Amino acid sequence: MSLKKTWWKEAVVYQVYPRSFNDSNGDGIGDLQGIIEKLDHIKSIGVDVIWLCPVYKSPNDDNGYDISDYYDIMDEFGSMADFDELLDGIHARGMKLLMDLVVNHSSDEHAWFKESRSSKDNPKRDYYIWKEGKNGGPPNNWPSFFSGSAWQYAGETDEYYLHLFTKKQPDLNWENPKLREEVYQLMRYWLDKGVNGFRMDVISVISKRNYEDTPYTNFNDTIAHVYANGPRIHEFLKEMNREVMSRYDVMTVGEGPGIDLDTGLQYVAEEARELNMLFHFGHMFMDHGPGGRFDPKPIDFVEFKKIFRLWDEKFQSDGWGSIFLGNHDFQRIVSRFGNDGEFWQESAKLLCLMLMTMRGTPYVYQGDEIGMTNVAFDSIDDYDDVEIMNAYAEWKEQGKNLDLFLKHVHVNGRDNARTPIQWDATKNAGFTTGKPWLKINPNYPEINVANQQNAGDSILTFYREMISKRKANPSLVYGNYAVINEEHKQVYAYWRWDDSIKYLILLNFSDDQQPFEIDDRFDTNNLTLVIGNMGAVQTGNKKSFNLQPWQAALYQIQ
Ligand code: ISL
Ligand code: CA
Repeated sequence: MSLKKTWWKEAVVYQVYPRSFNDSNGDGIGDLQGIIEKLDHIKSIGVDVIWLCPVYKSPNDDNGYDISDYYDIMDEFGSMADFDELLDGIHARGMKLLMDLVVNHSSDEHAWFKESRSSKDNPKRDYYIWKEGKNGGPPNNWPSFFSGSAWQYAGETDEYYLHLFTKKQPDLNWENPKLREEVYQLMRYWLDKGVNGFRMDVISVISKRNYEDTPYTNFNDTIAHVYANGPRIHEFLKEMNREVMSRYDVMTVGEGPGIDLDTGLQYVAEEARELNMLFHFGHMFMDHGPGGRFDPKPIDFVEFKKIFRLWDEKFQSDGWGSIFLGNHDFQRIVSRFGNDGEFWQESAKLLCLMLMTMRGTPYVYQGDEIGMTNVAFDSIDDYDDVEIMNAYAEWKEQGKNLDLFLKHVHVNGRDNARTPIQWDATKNAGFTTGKPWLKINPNYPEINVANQQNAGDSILTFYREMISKRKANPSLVYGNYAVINEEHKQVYAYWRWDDSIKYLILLNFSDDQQPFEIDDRFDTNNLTLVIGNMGAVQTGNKKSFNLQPWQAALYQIQ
């Protein structure tokens, strides 16, 4: 089978985390009108699709990933009229809108759950997952993603409900066909409004296994082998596709913790008729130790390259990949994979060049286009994320070292990616006239959109150029991919090619100069630099290069 061409394969996606994007009314919280004000900025980057993190009605235990009404907009973000205006504004600029679909769980404040918990014979009882306790405790030993047990006792009926995330995010019961029909109905509601697809939150875990204890101590193993890829997952996704997606020209990307190389293609193979793309986490969990993100370990760079190669191989004739290095759940990409000090500008551009020259649909997270960095607040009180706060409470209870915990948060906490967008050097970085819900990164006087807007050598300008290069060269979208000297510990180099054109990409992921030899897959006597972050790489001869620290170059072979 050869790869079929579609609009969503050729698209570049930009992710908006509304709470932190732009505040239009001075309450310190980003909102829909704020996004509308900045649509021209997004358009100017050259992206085609906006993925909007959840904007539905929510008590915000997990910033919108706990939905209390799927048919309404969160008060802080505005009204349905604002939403319609946003959708029109996106379409008027020739872009598309991807909604976040969070249907593994709802909020405990959703009307369904209020009914469900009220009595065992309530018609909505089976919209959620209820079990009796065991030996005076929860039904099994399952841990939640956000610390503690995944079960919460509810006194009304003397049973426990399952919540893989916080206790305010009860898991929906996909075994119940009525619940599934409710989900399809709400999807149709948004698609009929004209939205262009969905990013599906933790879709890999909606089908639950038998409720036996997990034998694993490493949480990522529990995700992969106990929570994800449950027995009916493909049946559910095929049904959803048949009932909903197949009736619209839309794109879907499933968030897939626990999906691995053996299971990935089953979700996105064309004949499977389930999803278009996946976010897999191979490269995103690499620096998580057995205790998860607050138990960090160094990134193995050779392994990093290997993960990209193996996924690319998986999808070379069927399915399609998504290329991302960060989002609202991880640290800032320049701080994590680049160097946010001396080589900040160079390494941010290098990561952009990588994102735009891989096979698969690239995703850019808001703020990465100006090289926003991690933040290190001195006090735990300056943090907001429920994952951080729950883990902190657990460390405290267990008498563990809280200074060390804060250090881990500085490196790995989700709030690194959630500080407000730095628009300019004025008070509060131009994000709000009020008090921002999460502190602004103190580096905003230097790192901001206004500074980079018209600067020829800025990261923002580089994103614009790089995206336009990708869009003008379908070979960068669909062409073959082969890594060069994968064992090299600092340099990531690869070929991209098809019958019409051949490219060489050289990326030095280190603070030092690196001599590098390419292989002889192609004759490289005539190389033209298409774009780089510091001009052409000096070459000794046409096969050996000398890369400057964080140098990145895209060559075309003539
Ligand atoms: O960040 C993680 C673990 O520390 C991830 O496992 C993450 O929690 C997981 O990928 C699920 O993320 C999604 O669902 C969560 C929500 O908090 C995240 O923001 C969302 O992206 C629950 O809805
Ligand atoms: Ca606001």
